[in-house]
Amino acid sequence: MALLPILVAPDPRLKQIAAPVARVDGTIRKLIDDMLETMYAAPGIGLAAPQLGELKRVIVVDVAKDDETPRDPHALINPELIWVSDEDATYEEGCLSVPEHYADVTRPARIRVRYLDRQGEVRETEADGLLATVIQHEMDHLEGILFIDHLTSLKRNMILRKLLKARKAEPVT
Ligand code: K1U
Ligand code: ZN
Repeated sequence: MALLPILVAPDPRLKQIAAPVARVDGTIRKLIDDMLETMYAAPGIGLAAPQLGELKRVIVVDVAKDDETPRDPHALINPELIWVSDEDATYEEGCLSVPEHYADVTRPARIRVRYLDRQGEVRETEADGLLATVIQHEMDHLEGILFIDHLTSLKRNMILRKLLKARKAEPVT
């Protein structure tokens, strides 16, 4: 397994649409393992392959509450929303590609998602609460959408300007 660097906005690779996975093979399973290692190390509760510069439709999620709760990793390949509730839920979202910024985002409260698992089997699952939010947030990454794209352009541009300023202040390596 490998710990991989996470792209930070405004990186143009985060705005691209990811390609479907044609075959679930060892390369995809290695990508999933690397994504999980990178997500746990960050730490985060979700990660999408484009955040690592891999324009493939793969996401990982683990919303286990704390260090005491056993890990519960989920890997979803080619995920599709096949049902969303009329009822919405609002959560304060963060993103490892938008470090140190958080904002309320409203999305459907419950979802049903179809995907391929790491064996390439078709699966369907229903999610609500934080898990539904994180799956939708990660699926947005596959379309080149960041949570800040759900905010007003004023708030989004303010955050992007701060991220650029922080990047310029970083020492050259
Ligand atoms: O960058 C990402 O896509 C991961 C992101 C997922 C997410 C968090 C909250 C709402 C929607 C989506 C994160 O994991 S940000 C870090 C974070 O929220 C967290 C980290 C450690 C413990 C608990 C939360
Ligand atoms: Zn994110």
